[in-house]
Amino acid sequence: MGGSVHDLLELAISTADAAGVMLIDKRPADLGVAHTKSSPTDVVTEMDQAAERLIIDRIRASRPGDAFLGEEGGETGGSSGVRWIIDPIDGTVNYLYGLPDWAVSIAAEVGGEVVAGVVAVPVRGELYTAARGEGAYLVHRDGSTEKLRCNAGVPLERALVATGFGYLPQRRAHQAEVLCGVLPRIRDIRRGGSAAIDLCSVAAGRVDAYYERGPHEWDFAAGALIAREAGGTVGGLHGRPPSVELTIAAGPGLFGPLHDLLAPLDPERD
Ligand code: LIP
Repeated sequence: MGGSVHDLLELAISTADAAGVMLIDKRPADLGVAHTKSSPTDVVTEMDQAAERLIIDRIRASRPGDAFLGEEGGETGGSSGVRWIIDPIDGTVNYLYGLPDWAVSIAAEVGGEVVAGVVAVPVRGELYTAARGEGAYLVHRDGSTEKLRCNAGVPLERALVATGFGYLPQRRAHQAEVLCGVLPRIRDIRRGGSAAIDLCSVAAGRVDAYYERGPHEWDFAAGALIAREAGGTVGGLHGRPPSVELTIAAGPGLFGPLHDLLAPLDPERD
């Protein structure tokens, strides 16, 4: 079963919207850190799983032959050549604390290439979308739409750079060392808490660049397409594609200098 890129994008948009509504409506009013300490399957994990089920069920209802890669459920195969890459809540710690910057991220891949991507930020009423070759857009709650462009020509020393830190203490310790090498050479750092939103922020010019070790394909698949379609470059070290090892995203003229600053700091090790 094929389907045009526009059909895939429309399905991703309506599905991300539905998941966002559910995650806001069903979030327990007293959700707090205590919930994560009581049992191994905490409330946030339950919400994550419920949102992923909702997303997969909705997509399967109209496209039964598609494959899925989800943060919660892993890989499930399909026969259509279309694979959906899903993060039901990117920014789970923000969701837990009632901070607004968490997102539903859905990407559609055809023949191994991401062709449509949606990052919904429900609390902010923002929906970031991109179809390959057709630009990236931000749709606001009131329906107004902006075409996104990365900031261009920002010198490294004036770059506002988003990053994030993994959950493992050993990884974080080295990420802090890398940060020590980066921070004196740039304008400042932002740690928003969602890799998907960080990539959309590069696309929207709300930050100039982003780098992080650790985010998986489900965290960055949609956001990377959105950043690229807004004119950005997204990659790993030494010409490699973005991966769990390292993802760097930046507007024109900044990717190279940021890459060259990071490379000797050994940002791919824990
Ligand atoms: C999180 C990211 C965040 C990153 C964390 C984690 P989750 O995803 O988006 O920016 O720094 O390491 O991967 O766990 O909220 O889906």
